[in-house]
Order: sequence, then structure tokens, then C-alpha cells
Amino acid sequence: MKTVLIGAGSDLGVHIDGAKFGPVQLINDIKGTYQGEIISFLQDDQIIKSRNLSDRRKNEYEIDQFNARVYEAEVDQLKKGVFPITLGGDHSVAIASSLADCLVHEEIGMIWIDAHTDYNTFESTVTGNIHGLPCAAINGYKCHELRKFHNGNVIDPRKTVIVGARSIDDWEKDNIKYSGVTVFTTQDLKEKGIQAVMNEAFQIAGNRTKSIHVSYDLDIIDPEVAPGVSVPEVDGINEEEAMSILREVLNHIEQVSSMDIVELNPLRDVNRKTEQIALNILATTIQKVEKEKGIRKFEKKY
Ligand SMILES: [Mn+2]
Repeated sequence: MKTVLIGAGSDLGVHIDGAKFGPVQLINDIKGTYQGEIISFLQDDQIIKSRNLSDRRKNEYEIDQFNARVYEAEVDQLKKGVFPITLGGDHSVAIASSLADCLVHEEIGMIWIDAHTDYNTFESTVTGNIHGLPCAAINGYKCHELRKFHNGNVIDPRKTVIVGARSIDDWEKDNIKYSGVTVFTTQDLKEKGIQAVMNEAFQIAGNRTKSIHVSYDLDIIDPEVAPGVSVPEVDGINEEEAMSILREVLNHIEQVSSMDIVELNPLRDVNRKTEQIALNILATTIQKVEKEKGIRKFEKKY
């Protein structure tokens, strides 16, 4: 199956700058050898980001505008039967990539690999950084302002699994409880093992669904190994474990219809360590999808 790279260079979802350069960097690294199409979006230079601490809706309008453009391109590619790999950008770009997939494919599940649960709402957020809200937005748990461009179903929280979380805000915990989303923590990965957790994740996300959107946030990895993210969280997994999570995703590739690799922040990186890991994840995914994933067998609405 063919892949397409969609660069979603926005860091409007976080007060720290730099994630907007993530896709630029990765695309630069890979464009010499990559055969597929590359589509790049970069946030408007004219935008002055809101960094006001009391602003609970930082750059809400600009994020919606940016996501609307990414969404349109994603829908286009998915309709053509291509496998989009979306490169972030902060995690708010996943609202566009996942909901595009949800529009094109019937009954979709989601696996959200992340140190954070990204399940805040405008009411619960402490920082006002919208990259802490996307998972809730995609699940239709409040946050309707963040999916104005989307005219379709949301992804059912009961078919959404968050993997690797270790930083959950107090109010966010309530959202998680009320929504019905499943969370496996970093501790779960260590205790139960990666394979067991990922198998369970695919079972839940794949239950009566035809396809799954996988969103891979690089901050799941320990900042000692991968410092190049905007909001690092200590006590993460190591590089080998990060690759082993990817391997489990790729073992289920027939169920997966699109994927994100997000939150690479080149301005925070040290000796390009995080970039190298992201590149490895990207190249391994491309190779697997192009070589081994068959012609799509999802039912399409179109
Ligand atoms: Mn995230």
C-alpha cells in the first residue's frame, strides 16, 4: 500500500515554540530516499501566538484554521486509498488526521501512544495549551470548538485506548472516567509487558471497527533518551521499548488506516537524538506499510 507524508508544522497548541519545525526536519532527512508524495503545511508566520497565562483558549481560532487545511488534504489522500503518515507539529494536529480518517472509514478505533492523556477540555485545562485537549476533542468529549471543520462522527471513546500515560491532571482524570476511554500507564507497560498491553489495546480499539488510527507522541520516551519534545515527562520508556511499541503496531498493520508521529521539537533536541528516533519510527513504518500492507480492506463510505 502506498504512503503519503503529511507535514503538519504547527506549534500553536503549546506555549513553547519549536514543534512546528519537526516535520520540516524529518522531511528534509527522508526526502532523498522517499518515493511517495509529500504534502507540507506550516503555520502562518504572521500569527502571533497567545502566551497569556490566563488565556484558557490559546490560539483556538488559528488551530482550527490550520487543522481545516490539514483535514482536507488527509480526506483527499484517504479517499485515494493511500496511507497517510502525519508528522507533527504539536499533538493538536491529530484532531485533523484522526477525524479525516473517521470521515472516510466506517467505524474507526484509535490508539493514542503518549505520556499525557490529552484529555483536558476548555473547562479543565490549567495551561490553556490546546495540545492537552485533542484526545477528548476527537472522542467528542466536549471541545466541539476544535472540530468545527469536521462534518461527521467522532471516534468512540470506548474504542479509544491511551498507552504509556504517566502525567494526568486531576481534573483530566474525571474526564477520562466519564468518557469511558481506556488508559494503560507507563507502569502497565512495565508490569504487563508491551506485547500484552498492545494486544489488549488492539482488541479494544479494533472491537467491531474496520480500522484504527494510531497516534504516536514522542514524549512517551524518557527525556534522557528523547529530550526533543515540548513537554517532557520523566520516567519514560527507553528507545528499545519505543521501537517495540512500534513493532506491535506494525504487527497489526492490517487493522491500521493512518498514523501520526508528533511532538518532535528540534529546538529542544540534543545532538538530534529525538530526531533520529523519530526518523527510525517513520522509516520503519513506511517500509512496513509499503511492502507488507495489502490493498485496503476497509469499507469506505465513498
Ligand atoms: Mn500528546
